[in-house]
Amino acid sequence: MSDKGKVKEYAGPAAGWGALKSVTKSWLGSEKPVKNLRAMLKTNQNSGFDCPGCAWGESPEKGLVKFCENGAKAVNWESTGRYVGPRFFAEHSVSQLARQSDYWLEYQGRLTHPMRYDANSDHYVETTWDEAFALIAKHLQRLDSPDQAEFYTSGRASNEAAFLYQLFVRAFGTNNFPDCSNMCHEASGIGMTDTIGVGKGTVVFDDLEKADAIFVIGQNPGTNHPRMLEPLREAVERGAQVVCFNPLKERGLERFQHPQHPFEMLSNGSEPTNTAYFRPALGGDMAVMRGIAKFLLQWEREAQQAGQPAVFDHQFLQQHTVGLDDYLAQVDATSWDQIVEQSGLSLSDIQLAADMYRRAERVIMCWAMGVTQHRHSVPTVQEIANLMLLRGNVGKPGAGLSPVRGHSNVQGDRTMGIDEQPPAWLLDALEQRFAFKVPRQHGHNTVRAIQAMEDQYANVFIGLGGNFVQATPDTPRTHEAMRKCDLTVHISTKLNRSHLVTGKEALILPCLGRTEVDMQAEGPQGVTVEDTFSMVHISYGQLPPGSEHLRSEPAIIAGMAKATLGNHPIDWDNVIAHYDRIRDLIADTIPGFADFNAKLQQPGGFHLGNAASERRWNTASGKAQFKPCALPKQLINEGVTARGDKPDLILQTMRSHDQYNTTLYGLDDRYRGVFGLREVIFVNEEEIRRLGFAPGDKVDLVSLWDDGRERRVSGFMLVAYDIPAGQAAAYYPETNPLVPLDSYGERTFTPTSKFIAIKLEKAQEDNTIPSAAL
Ligand SMILES: Nc1nc2c(c(=O)[nH]1)N[C@H]1C(S)=C(S)[C@@H](COP(=O)(O)OP(=O)(O)OC[C@H]3O[C@@H](n4cnc5c(=O)[nH]c(N)nc54)[C@H](O)[C@@H]3O)O[C@H]1N2
Ligand SMILES: Nc1nc2c(c(=O)[nH]1)N[C@H]1C(S)=C(S)[C@@H](COP(=O)(O)OP(=O)(O)OC[C@H]3O[C@@H](n4cnc5c(=O)[nH]c(N)nc54)[C@H](O)[C@@H]3O)O[C@H]1N2
Ligand SMILES: [Mo]
Repeated sequence: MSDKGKVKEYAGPAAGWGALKSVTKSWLGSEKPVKNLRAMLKTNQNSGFDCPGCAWGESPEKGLVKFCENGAKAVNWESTGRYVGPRFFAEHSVSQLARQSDYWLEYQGRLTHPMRYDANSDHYVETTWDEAFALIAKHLQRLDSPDQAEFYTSGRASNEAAFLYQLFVRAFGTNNFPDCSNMCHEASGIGMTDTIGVGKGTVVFDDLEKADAIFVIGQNPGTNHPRMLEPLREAVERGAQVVCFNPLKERGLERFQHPQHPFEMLSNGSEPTNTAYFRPALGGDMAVMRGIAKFLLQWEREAQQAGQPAVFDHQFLQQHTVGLDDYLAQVDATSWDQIVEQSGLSLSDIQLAADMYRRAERVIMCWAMGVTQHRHSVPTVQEIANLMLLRGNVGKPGAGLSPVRGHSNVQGDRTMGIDEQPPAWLLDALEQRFAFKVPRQHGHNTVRAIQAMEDQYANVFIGLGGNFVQATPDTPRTHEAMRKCDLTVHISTKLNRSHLVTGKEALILPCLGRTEVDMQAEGPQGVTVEDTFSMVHISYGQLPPGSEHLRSEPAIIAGMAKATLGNHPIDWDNVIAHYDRIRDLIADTIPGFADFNAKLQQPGGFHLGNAASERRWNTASGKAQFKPCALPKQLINEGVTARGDKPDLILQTMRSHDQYNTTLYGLDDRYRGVFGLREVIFVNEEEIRRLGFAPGDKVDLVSLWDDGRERRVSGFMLVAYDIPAGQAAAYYPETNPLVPLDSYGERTFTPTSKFIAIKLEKAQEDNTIPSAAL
């Protein structure tokens, strides 16, 4: 603990020895080291379980040991030797627990028993599964409309759980499916569906090995997708270009190494020359991509005049796209001044990036939250797609669009129908297969669900995994909305703050984790997931369950459904006895899953297929569609400017190295050199001084938004960091109180977590209670 509260520069490479050391620490800390080693060796193996870490996929043929630091931490965190049961809840009232930090709460261990909140004593008390299901049914049945219940999903839920959940909820009568995707890759789905006709990435793992250039935009793989470092490193070694766009100098992007190559870990990272690292303004990526397109257009015209080989892929453009002329007119109409101003890059930087793009025959563009959590994220994703279409970089080997997903099954959950705006074909298929009238009107997304609870329209909240009250924006306001509910229910593995922000009644339903054996009437069951490359595979838990009272997610959903609907529209117990029967229902209704159970026999699983990657375009025109959008007039939201005061900084909220979303494994952020604390804000040193402070000072962060509410977090330490002027970065979820609920992406409703206008004030108080404990 000697490092507590320290800030120092990280000197090592990414994912090298430092990662191993950190893995070992969390391994021993789990109190079940040997058992967990056995579990880890089974991670992502054919007969083992899918890593609960992230959605990154693997080449089925490659390598034996397929876990990374991230996965090791996730496995250990789930299979801890500490437990939270009736005794624990008898000792701690809910108000007492609410004063603990998020880190402390999850650290207490695995939930072991179904628990019911007793408002009189302010304690959770033991309950039975049957009583719990009956309480849920009672509350659901007495609603005036099924739309008064919200059914949240976090992206770890398996395909089987997700399919049963949407079936239950739609049979109950609503499409209210707020989910973590709403806060995550919503813009990728919407933007790509418009342009290329599918909302998923078009590349598979092998494409990364064939690409001449990989662009990594607004993503921090060293921390969030460590297994991606390996193909990036291989790409650099074979002379391909790796081109990064990130305002922060992320260690994991500057140097990458892999624990399975010990020799390379001895040298302190390679010094490749075929990489570039550009540092745009927050929200500047659309302007960057437009700038690259503008250079390409200029070079294309020059080539035509000089009779030189074309820059655009004319054959592809002609055969496969519509809207090129309108798009090029839009490119012409965008001024260089606006591009430079909004991108935050110099003209020569944009030219260099454009040249790297042009030189590569096969380009993959990857992106994550730095692109999707802005107001104009849909046009940004579309500009990436436009740029890729110009040179035919969609639907050929070694090229394509790759939104890198977060949660391990967030993509599969959508495929299974966790969607508040379900496509008509899905509803038709459900109606044909099952005997009920499917609700047709769109349901609530995450922001709308919070508003509905705030307005006391929605009275019941059920969460399949996740930590809703911490992951969502405007924390105090969201907590208040949640407390207005009559019933809140959380299906969870570990204690978190969402359990403590209760409705008048509340339930905690403890479930099996993915690492654990799932024994049902007809034997042990496996569940399936879909990774970011649309590979579907089956996963069997290996460890004995943390408690005999745990139930699987599908069994819990079936229990709620049976209590609420009876044996309608299916015999719920029957499908739980063997999950093959759930998969047969999926095969009947979801495209790409015909012969689902048979296909799972293939080692490594099967690919769902992606029309765009075969140059079939499921758009209205039947072709890939250029989307000409003007750059936003200004990046700052009117909700900010209406206040009249100018922001000191634009803040992005991001993940540290020791966290998985709202789950904190520890308080260190190794690559960024911060140890033992999370209430920090990274700002350029000159900027710190310009604002009248010094590094190490404690400040309050005040969010600017014109609705009369104060949004403040207190006692954050200023850390001098290599970050462009005018910008700041701090960790989520501690900074979620600063994100206004009404500040979200156009069409996506994704909170603008990467663009928050703030002012700094001298700290009013030193925050001894972590802000997360609001
Ligand atoms: N260890 C770990 N792994 C995870 C997670 C975790 O919390 N911990 N979470 C999982 C989930 S759900 C997700 S969605 C993914 C998230 O994966 P990431 O998207 O990598 O996550 P963030 O930490 O939000 O990082 C955003 C990155 O984008 C940069 N950035 C911010 N704003 C901008 C911008 O406007 N432009 C550009 N070009 N860059 C910008 C930031 O500097 C940062 O490097 O990771 C998944 N994997
Ligand atoms: N400011 C800001 N806010 C953000 C983001 C940001 O970058 N900035 N990122 C957004 C993004 S990308 C996402 S995806 C969301 C994440 O939002 P969520 O998915 O809601 O949050 P998590 O922190 O991943 O959920 C952690 C909880 O899930 C439960 N859990 C873990 N494993 C299992 C399991 O196997 N089954 C069940 N039933 N429960 C389990 C545990 O109880 C744990 O406490 O947050 C969003 N919020
Ligand atoms: Mo995410």
